[in-house]
Amino acid sequence: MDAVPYENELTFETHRENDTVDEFHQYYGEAVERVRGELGASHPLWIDGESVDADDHFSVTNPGDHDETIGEFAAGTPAAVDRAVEAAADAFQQWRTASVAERTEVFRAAVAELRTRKFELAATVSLENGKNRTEAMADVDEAIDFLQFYSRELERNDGYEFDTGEPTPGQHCTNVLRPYGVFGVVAPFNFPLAILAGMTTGPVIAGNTAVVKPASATPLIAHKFVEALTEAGLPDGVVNLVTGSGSAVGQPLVEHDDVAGVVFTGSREVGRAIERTFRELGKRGPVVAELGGKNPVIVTADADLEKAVSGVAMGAFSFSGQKCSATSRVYVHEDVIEQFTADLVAYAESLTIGPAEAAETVVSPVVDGSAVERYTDICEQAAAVGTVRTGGELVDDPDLPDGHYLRPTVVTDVPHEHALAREEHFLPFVTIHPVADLEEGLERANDSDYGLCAGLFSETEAEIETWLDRIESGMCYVNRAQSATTGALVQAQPFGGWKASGTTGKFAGGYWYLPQFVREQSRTRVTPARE
Ligand code: TAP
Repeated sequence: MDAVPYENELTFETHRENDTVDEFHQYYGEAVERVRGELGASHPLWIDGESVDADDHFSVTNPGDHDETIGEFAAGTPAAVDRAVEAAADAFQQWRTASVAERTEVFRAAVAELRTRKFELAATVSLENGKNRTEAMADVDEAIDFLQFYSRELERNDGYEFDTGEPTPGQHCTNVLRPYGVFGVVAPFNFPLAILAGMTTGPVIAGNTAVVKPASATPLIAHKFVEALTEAGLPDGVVNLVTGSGSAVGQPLVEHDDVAGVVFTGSREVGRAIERTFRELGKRGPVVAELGGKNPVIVTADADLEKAVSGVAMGAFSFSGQKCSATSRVYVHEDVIEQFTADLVAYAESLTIGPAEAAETVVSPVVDGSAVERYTDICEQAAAVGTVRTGGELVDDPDLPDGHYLRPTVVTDVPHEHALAREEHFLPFVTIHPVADLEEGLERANDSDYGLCAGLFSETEAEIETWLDRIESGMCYVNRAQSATTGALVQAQPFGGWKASGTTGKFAGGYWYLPQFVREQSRTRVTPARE
């Protein structure tokens, strides 16, 4: 395949390279104030190009400041889902015939819209889901990358229409990939723009229509994405937005007779239930699900410990560990484990904890009260079965607003078999385990149902080769000081998981993503046909 040039959006990196980080923060600060000025409004559903209100509403507050209301959102119901699916099914009849040029034109216009509103969107992500400045901007950049990349892929593959020739005289054959119909798009809170935008763009640019259900914690940024699509000229009904709970909106959406496929990112539990339900109902369309992770890192005896410590700290604690790719268990050679642990503790304690929208914050608040409860619970367990080296408690700082602030937590002496080292927590919590050699590290790293992301720190080429050959993981990172397991650029680092971390083995932002949303049709025409 010809090399395709990268066109990633790298807003913060570009400011850093140009020595204009101050400017980045100035724009960001201004955007935070602008967005703050608009918070608290009421947001209806968006169905068939129109606002549709609901009888009930739910409110969302800033995870870093409970006194700040993000907005009031319509609580969708099964009836609203019916209405949205009907609109999407009607719109499909036209949209499925839109040319490649018509579809890419809309998504490229949306890219322009997202670019213009970049700082506003990033500020919205910070305030609504508590992601710090650089990471919230990366969320926006990634969304733009998905729209750009899928547009280019659709063009590069000629809309997935191939001339397969004349196997026998007079029989002319073509092979086309055709859309299914309506997709249900069910999104998580943690990449509330990037993942939602990628999962919507995939099926829709391929010719399907969609009903989108964002996470209950992050409906405002979902509205802003759908607004951008509308501004870009997407026809009414092609993308509909129904906010509300998993049970009142997500479940009926998955079960709806006219929903042909589902694209989901979220927990393994919910993803599995969706897949099961879909199949039990006899549906045959795709369930494209990206699920959780319990991402291991191995640090060998000759690893560069400085890189390893920074990689593990950023992998485990950025966005407070609320990433499917977060580093959660580290297998360290016994000769270097004490040094590694001491340095990691010092690094964790040096990270600035604060409101997501503040320029200096590295570790931002977790999304909601249930995350705080889970943290308290696992830290109690860690103290009982292992040793909490740092963290293990809520932040008690009178200078911080009333929000969900947790301390980055490093734990040792937890048996590898214990649930703390096996289950995904989605919190700033990492366990460190001694191993005798790479072999033992690999066995333990692979001893998991999950297979999403993994990292290695080693300065020996043979160890790197062995690890790359044997690690059971979709995403593999070697000696990455910026983060041991998190962070992926669209196209360069397609993102997805093996084993229980995904259902299809095809990755978001990769060359094989779009074909998942279309089905093959083999066409044979015998010529000449009568006029
Ligand atoms: P979930 O709790 O699984 O929620 C994901 C979405 O599913 C939300 O919109 C949720 O709605 C909805 N939902 C809940 N119950 C449902 C049901 N019965 N039927 C249909 N939809 C339902 O995940 P989350 O807390 O938002 O995100 C964290 C999880 O996502 C972690 O496990 C993480 O590993 C995973 N994740 C994976 C990846 C990849 S690429 N592998 C990327 C990001 C996140 P409500 O919000 O209303 O409950």
